[in-house]
Amino acid sequence: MADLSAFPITRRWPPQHPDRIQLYSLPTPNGVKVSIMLEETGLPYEPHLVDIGQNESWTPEFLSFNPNGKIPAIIDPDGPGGRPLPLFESGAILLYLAEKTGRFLPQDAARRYECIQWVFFQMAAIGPIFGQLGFFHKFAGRDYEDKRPHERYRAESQRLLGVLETRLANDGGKPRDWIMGDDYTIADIATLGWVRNLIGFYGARDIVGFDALKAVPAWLDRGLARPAVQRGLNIPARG
Ligand SMILES: N[C@@H](CCC(=O)N[C@@H](CS)C(=O)NCC(=O)O)C(=O)O
Repeated sequence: MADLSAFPITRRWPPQHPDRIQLYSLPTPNGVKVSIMLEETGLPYEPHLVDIGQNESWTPEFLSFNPNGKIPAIIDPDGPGGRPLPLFESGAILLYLAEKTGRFLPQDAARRYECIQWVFFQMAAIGPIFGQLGFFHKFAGRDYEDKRPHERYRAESQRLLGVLETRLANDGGKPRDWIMGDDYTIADIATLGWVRNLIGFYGARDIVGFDALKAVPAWLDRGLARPAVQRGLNIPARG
């Protein structure tokens, strides 16, 4: 039986099954990347709800784990060398789980880096920019008198969707099913929840011209139809 008591986070969120991967998360666009990946791989795991609305990610127990105060995070009790591995940052977690299982990341070295490039594109561009548009369109920023930040993030979100559209629309004359063509990978897992959130929860569908796109909506429907994605989008279940 794994002993995770050295991690203060386990005092606030005690493991019932310490031999399973411990997931600290909430079903937000960053959180669901990891729950979808765990559902896709079938790895045994135990989800713990971190209520960021109640600032639980800023508690000493959580900060001792991730000084950046953000979900998602995991502990793999069976990490490298058989020792527990704590990890935060969703992109790092996706890469780790892909390498651990040998799934959802191409084996071929060149395609592997191509896939990682699209994961970084999500991490560095899609997530932060869509997130800012969410702030200025739906949350507190909506009431700001100066509309220039809203317009800046709206235009950049639309441009980024265009980058994704071009990628998906054309693979030597035919469309791609997934960001890496025939292979469904962590690049799709990283990106699906963000596009869904942008046009759904953030209510930005019209202002980013989503319905003028073809390949992105088809890709999103394809992804959302996956049973593991449907399950992962609701894990951990909100209380
Ligand atoms: N780059 C981080 C971003 C994580 C992130 O922004 N998480 C948000 C939820 S989607 C969060 O925990 N926010 C809590 C807060 O800022 O209080 C990752 O991908 O893991």
